[in-house]
Amino acid sequence: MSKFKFSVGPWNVHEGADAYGPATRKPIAMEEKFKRFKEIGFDAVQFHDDEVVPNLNDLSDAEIKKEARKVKALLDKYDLKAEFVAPRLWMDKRTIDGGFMSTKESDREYALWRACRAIDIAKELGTDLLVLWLAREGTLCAESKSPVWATKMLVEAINKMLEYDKTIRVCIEPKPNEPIDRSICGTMGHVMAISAATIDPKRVGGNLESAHAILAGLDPAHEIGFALAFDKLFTVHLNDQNSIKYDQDKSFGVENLRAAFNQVKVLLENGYGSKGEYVGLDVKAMRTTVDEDSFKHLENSLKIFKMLEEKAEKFDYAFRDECVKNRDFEGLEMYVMELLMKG
Ligand code: XUL
Ligand code: MN
Repeated sequence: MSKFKFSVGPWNVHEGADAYGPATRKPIAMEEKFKRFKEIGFDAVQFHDDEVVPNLNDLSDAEIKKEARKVKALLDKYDLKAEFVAPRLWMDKRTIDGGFMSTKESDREYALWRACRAIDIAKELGTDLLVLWLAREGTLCAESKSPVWATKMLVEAINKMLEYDKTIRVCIEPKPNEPIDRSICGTMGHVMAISAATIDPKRVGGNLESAHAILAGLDPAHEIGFALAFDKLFTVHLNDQNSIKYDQDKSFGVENLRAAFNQVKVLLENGYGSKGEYVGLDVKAMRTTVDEDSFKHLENSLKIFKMLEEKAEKFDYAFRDECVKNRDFEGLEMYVMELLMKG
């Protein structure tokens, strides 16, 4: 029996289109996704704002809230919670060169308007968590924007969100690049610094995604540990990634089982989840996957996480201490390998 609760986003069941080719699978309705999520073993759903209210740019504040309540009712029907809402800022004409740090004031105003609507939606869905994946907040041309100015713009925008709603928690999902070349907030260290600079640091934390840490050349378990040390790991996006290339969102653990084990281990050791945090799986099916297998990567990721949790529960800390005392790291490493490889 797992100690954790799990979450997933509707975008994690997608049609397989990528930058070089069209969809390879049929779309699946939101209700069917909810039904399957619950059956597979998920407890909560993560959302982009426009997955809850598709045409929110064209609606009044009251209409947006009304639409959001319909999705809340659908979640209730399947006994699912909403974990967070994230404003999808990167699709709009006004955010071509970033939202919160666009050089155009009217674009920055739009970005803030949109973030506030995402907060409204979150409240209607019964969650206090807003995730900011800062997709285009950085530069494609390094000289086009001052990184000092851009960083201050991000702090300013987050402060406005914290002021707009006194209970909302803002959770930055750092990523070093893609779709931009150079991100302004690329790692958990950046997130902690941004948090400390805001008017209410307790309400600003991070969402560590395994693939994003690997893209930054860092170990996801250490990034998780760093945020936990400051009590600022608001959620996680676990997945896997084959080295520093395009963002892959592979099933959890399929590339580097030992690194995946250490992510589970650090979460377990530190009681992650005891304050209601979810283990989010931000995984995508391969483009080659057939319609019937549209949810298989989710089932697999969940299964791998739970198998690694069982291994982490068995970890022999006394043996670890003995190895450390004797500086027998070869012995400790072999113990970990055997723990992972033996039945
Ligand atoms: C992007 C990414 C997104 C966010 C949600 O790399 O991970 O799926 O998690 O917008
Ligand atoms: Mn993610």
